[in-house]
Amino acid sequence: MVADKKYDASAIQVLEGLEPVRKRPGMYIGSTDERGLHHLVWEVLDNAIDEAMAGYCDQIVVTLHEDSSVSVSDDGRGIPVEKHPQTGISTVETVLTVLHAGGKFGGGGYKVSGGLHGVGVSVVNALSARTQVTVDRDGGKYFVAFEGGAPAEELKKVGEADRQGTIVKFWPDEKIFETTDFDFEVIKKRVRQQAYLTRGVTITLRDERENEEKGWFPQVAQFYFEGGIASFIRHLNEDKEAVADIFSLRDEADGVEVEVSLQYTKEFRELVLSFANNIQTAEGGTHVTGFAAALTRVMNKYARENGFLKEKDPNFSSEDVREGLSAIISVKVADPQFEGQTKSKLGNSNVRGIVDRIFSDKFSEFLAENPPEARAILTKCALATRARLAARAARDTVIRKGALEGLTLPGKLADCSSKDPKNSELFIVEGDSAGGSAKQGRDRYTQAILPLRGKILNTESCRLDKMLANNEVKSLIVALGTAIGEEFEGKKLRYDKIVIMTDADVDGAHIRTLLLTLLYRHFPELVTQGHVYVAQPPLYKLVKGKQTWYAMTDEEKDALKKEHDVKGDNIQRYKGLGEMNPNQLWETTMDPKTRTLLQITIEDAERADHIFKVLMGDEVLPRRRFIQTHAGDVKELDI
Ligand code: 1YM
Repeated sequence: MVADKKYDASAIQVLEGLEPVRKRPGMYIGSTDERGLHHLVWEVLDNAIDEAMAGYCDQIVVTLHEDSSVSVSDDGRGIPVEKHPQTGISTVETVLTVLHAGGKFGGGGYKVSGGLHGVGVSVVNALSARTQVTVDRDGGKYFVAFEGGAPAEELKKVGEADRQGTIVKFWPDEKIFETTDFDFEVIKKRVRQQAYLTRGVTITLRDERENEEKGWFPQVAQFYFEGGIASFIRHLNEDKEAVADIFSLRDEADGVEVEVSLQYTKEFRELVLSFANNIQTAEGGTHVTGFAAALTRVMNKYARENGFLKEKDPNFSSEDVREGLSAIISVKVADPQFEGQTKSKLGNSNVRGIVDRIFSDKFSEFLAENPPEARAILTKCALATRARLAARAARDTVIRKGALEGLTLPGKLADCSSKDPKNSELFIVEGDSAGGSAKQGRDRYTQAILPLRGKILNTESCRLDKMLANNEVKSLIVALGTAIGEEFEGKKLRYDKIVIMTDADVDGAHIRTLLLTLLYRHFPELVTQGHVYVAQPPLYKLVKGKQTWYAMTDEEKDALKKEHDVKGDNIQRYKGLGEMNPNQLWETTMDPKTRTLLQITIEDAERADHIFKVLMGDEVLPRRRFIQTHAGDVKELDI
């Protein structure tokens, strides 16, 4: 075989170019666990979505193949195949092999830069054992393949094509990822969300992998939403009782495209999701502040002019006008700036005024033209205001007693001696006996322990006044140091990590759900800023002679058992944290050097909240549905 010299040289260049990605994948995709693995799919899907947003493509298919590869295909223009002037190789090869070449060369479009998103499809290539790209363009079918990021099969024309489009297929590198098992449900959620945000596109998800439960037929999900984000609101409010119809707007100003959809429900909480260029902005940003300011102003103006607020009444607060509100704010900006701790906060300052202006115009118009809807919404706000004032009165009584002043930390809190929040951790431990072990086993300098008793937070109600009457909740709030509600101050947080440590059984899961729900509803900032964790205590202890091993899962236990030939008697299944002595608890679960902590994302907390609502809420139908669907999930019930 005679190698093409020039091609060889470019292959080496490419390898050097992508080497940093293979060396430090976390820098580019966050992590190499399941989340990082799925990031590869988002990256390729983003490119197809961009093509759809630009108006060139309306069909996208994501396929999970049997050989653990994934492919994404679209019917867009096809990635260009002609020689790229700057690199001397084809544009498609450039896109796949040059870091940050994903941002379109001089082309317009809404390509996102910065953050974890938009790192470019070259990162996917770098982290895949093999990547194949097929381009149908100008009547020809072209093919190129890479291995470990390096060119493996040169770009060539392999046939004719009567369609246009791109197919990217990749095999994630098993040497890089902890797992290469894609989760259908995770991808489905993402695909659904993208379909809501990209009007007119149909996205199909096919799972062709073997599936014993469901038979060997491919699982298929397909999404197309005529209504765009209005359909999204309908989906989010499925289990909620609406107060008024959905309001939606779509407009553009100064090159910024704005879409807002909202609906008031009888809930107490607000649910505001925001996106910039189809990327969720969990920390909000200028689009959200513009929206919130306009909403408060418009509601107050309407209320004054139409007698919902009398002269002596104070204005609605921004909290009042957001109670029970489900809203989606989606903007498309040419040059989005992502800021904040997790790079999920939109920073473009001109967006604030644009969203404010567009939303206040259209929403005022909506209220003026739909008096019955307006009446229902304003009545709901007035109710929220009364409840807020009642809650404040109740809280003032509580505060007068001194409980929330933060002066008296709860008696059962074993605080750490360090006063620097940056290296302090709070373990919330289920039950007094486990709490005892944790207090003895901990690092006293950095680790604080707060034991909470079983039926802690049966605060079905999320009203602040009721919650503050609960002693367990009060202890937690005082320990956190941030206060709650209007008085919440994130920077007063006394611990960098808040670790929930519960038993690995059904009760433990219940308490964890309650705690996550509490944090999600009343301290969402702590979740979005990554302060909340779940401890991962082992499920088994295996002993042979003087050696001890711990296993977190049944699979791990079986593997250790086989590897070290441990006989049945020497395997102990931990029923609860309380069964571990302080030393074991430290070694397996608390020691920063050896433990595994699961960081909770806002999606995890949102899921807990959903489960909580279904299990505790007063609507019977969703609860019955939930229990029927998940009855099989409970493998072992501790009675
Ligand atoms: C399955 C993934 O990548 N589709 C895709 C990508 C591109 C284009 C079309 C495209 C863009 C432009 C012009 C332009 C990309 N092109 C580039 C680059 N699907 C997928 N479909 N023609 C085609 O933006 O001007 C990067 S991505 F850089 F080559 F233009």
